[in-house]
Amino acid sequence: MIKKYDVCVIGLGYIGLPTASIFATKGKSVLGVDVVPSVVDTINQGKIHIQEPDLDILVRAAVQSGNLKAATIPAPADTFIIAVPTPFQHGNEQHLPDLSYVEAATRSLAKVVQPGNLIVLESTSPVGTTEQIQGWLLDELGPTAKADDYHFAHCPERILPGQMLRELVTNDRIVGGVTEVAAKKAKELYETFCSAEIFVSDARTAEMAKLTENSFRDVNIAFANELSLICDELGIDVWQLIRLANRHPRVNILRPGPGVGGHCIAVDPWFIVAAAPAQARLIRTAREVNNSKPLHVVDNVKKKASRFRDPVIACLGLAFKADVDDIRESPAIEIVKHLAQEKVGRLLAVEPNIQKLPAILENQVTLTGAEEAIHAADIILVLVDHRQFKSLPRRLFDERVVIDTRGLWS
Ligand code: SAJ
Repeated sequence: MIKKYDVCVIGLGYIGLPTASIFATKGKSVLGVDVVPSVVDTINQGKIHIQEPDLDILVRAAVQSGNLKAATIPAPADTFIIAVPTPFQHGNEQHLPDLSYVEAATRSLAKVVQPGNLIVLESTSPVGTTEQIQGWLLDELGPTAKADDYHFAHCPERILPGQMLRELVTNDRIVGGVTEVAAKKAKELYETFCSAEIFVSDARTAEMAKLTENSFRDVNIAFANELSLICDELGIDVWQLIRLANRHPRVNILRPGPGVGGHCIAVDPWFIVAAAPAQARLIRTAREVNNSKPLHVVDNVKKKASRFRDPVIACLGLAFKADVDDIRESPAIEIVKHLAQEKVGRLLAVEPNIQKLPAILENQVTLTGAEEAIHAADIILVLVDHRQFKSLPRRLFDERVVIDTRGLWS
């Protein structure tokens, strides 16, 4: 007889893996599914293929308990959780969402779902996607399938890379059901490990809530980034400016940087823009301001580099933000890539969280240690405020041109 799991999680990435593991450590029998066989093998050995503090301990405990198994295809379960990527389509101006992974994951469930199952979409998705997965599944099941037999809900993930395991437990959650029964079932499921409040809503509101949270942050970072552009123009120290303005009791400006990266904030606002282009003017502009920042940094480096005959540039950090190894949509990578393409100087890259340069930078950039790079550099370009960089002695930076996009000491 085929084993029936309590939970089957489709997609074992940054969200699916911690979610599957935490359910397993809370006593649920869990099957984690990923299309990449090496990922499945790694997890079945109790190891991890991504970096996140303490995730290795959680996965090892989950696998050793016998409650977490990984496979490349789904198996019957009471609940299915879809946690696959939802990028936008590259190569078109509107940044339309690419739901192909969600669709493929949903259709793959047709062979194993049974009436009464709960299907939860965790992937950040455009409004209407949860209803759409219901449509895809019923379509795949054929004309005899009844919509009422399956329960569909959206429960967007909200965890912050670098603090995922704590936030998985302590963050409030929103569950939105296509029906009230689905929402209630999803709430009960997440109560297994979530110690915070779980708010119930409909699926469309839950989808929009997630997009709203990340757009809120994007708009606020864009404000900080726009200020940094204005300050460059006016010769004002943006860090001091923000420090002073934030002494007002109702002002809390975020930090400017080289741009906004990662797979969430740089992507999700486009889902709102694509759905309501005429109304989402501020959200679109924020995306444009944040997207323009890397090229502004490149221009700045070029100006400074023109003073040297054969400049050596130490680029500190490639990750999309501090203290993570994730380089997806990283503004630092974009900046270094442009500097390499335009042959602005000899480029040394320092990224303590990766062992190997991404293919896009190979043969153009040398990956090296911080002190070595700084020692050799004419220009030091701070792209990420990793804790290793903050603890470097400041005297190392003396007598160098320093372009600090992160306000390392501010
Ligand atoms: N950044 C700045 N200035 C700031 C804050 C951030 O330039 O003041 C940059 C970061 O360097 C990075 C980008 O923005 O490049 C995004 O970083 P982040 O720490 O703001 O967010 P993420 O992408 O790591 O995680 C976000 C979180 N969303 C919100 O805070 C509203 C997280 O809770 C979500 O779960 C996650 O997106 C997601 O998966 O959607």
